[in-house]
Amino acid sequence: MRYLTAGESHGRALVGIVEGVPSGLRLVAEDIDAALARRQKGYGRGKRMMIERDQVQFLGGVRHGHTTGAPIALLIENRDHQSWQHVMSAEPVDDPELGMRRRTRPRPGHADLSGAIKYGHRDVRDVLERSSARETAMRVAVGAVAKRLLQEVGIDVVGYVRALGGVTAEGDPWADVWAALAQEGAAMDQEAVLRLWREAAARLLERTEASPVRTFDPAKEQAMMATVDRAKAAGDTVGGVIEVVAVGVPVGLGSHVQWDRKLDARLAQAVMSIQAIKGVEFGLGFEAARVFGSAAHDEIFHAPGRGFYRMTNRAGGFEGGMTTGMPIVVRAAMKPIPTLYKPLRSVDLVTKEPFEASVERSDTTAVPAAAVVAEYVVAFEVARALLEAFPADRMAALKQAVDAHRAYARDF
Ligand code: EPS
Repeated sequence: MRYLTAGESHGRALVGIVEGVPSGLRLVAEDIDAALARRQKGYGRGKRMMIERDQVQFLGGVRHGHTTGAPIALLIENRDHQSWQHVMSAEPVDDPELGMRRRTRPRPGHADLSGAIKYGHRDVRDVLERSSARETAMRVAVGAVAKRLLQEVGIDVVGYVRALGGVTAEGDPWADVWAALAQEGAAMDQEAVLRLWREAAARLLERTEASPVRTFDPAKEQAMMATVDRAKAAGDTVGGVIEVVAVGVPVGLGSHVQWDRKLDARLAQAVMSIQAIKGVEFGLGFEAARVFGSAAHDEIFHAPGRGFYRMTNRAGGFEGGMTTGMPIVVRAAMKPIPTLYKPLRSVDLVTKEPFEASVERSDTTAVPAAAVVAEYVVAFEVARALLEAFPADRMAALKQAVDAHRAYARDF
């Protein structure tokens, strides 16, 4: 499976092509639109989200509610394009006024300056239109196709907010699963354990969905929102930490045998590629560097009917770049959005005069949205790895292969 996206933030539309999706996957626009709506939510978003109402159109690869095996072509229109037709016109525009509106002031923290130098643009709009996080709408749409596929084989992915603007959610949102496993785990079979994780993922999704900041700790919600309010009042922005968990992932996706087949590394690349992400970690992550080895690893147990299992998941679901069968746990740090009302110093591309960045429409934070984006980006990489391990042209064949693999691993 692979995909490409194209399209500018204020251009006519975003487009995407996903290839390698097996035939026979039930897929309707509502599946994707629901995902797109989740991305648009979140406390701290700016005015643009009141303009857009993201909806997907299938241009290929789907017929009568099912994938055909052909490339899936997706389109999301930018409503805001209405106000930008002239500026974003693909055809040459004969208008001296437009030249005056050229943007020559690179904003610190954006791709503006490096992109302008790299591509030789004197108008940073030629950079910022594409570097904009608007592009994540299409990545969510593509990931929503992958997520549908994963659901069919018993894999669920959920993304939520761990910390926002320095306020950290307390506790482990998966504590009830760990408690149940500690009590009855040894007596449970593989299927029951899988069900436990999936039910917990569904509950957590529902809980975080109801939270304006997409977090699981209601005690910290108000403090998180207050931080966003304070930042907004001060013309500033805030970052945060997001977490994505994939449950039901079978053992052995990815491979230790070659560097570019390690699935944790591929996931790290995918998550790092989301706009404004500056750090990625799995399981204990950076904390693992601070503890003794005895507290950094997951001991191995065995029970008939369940196979090999762990009582902890410090590894975040990976050993040797391969899935262990435990949930994948990936966290990412998002920097504060660099479009500030509070000016930062920069230098004009043409005049070389210093200036202080002018006020612009923007979000105060997009951390809750980034949690959704990361969820779908992770879903795509997991689905891709699944299809590498179990190549299939038809969904029925994929399901059969995954079921057989789960039975094999259980009885190994
Ligand atoms: C973004 C700037 C803002 C955000 C945008 C990402 O857009 P605008 O420049 O139109 O005000 O709203 O996010 C989206 C449009 C979106 O769909 O998430 C940026 O510079 O990255």
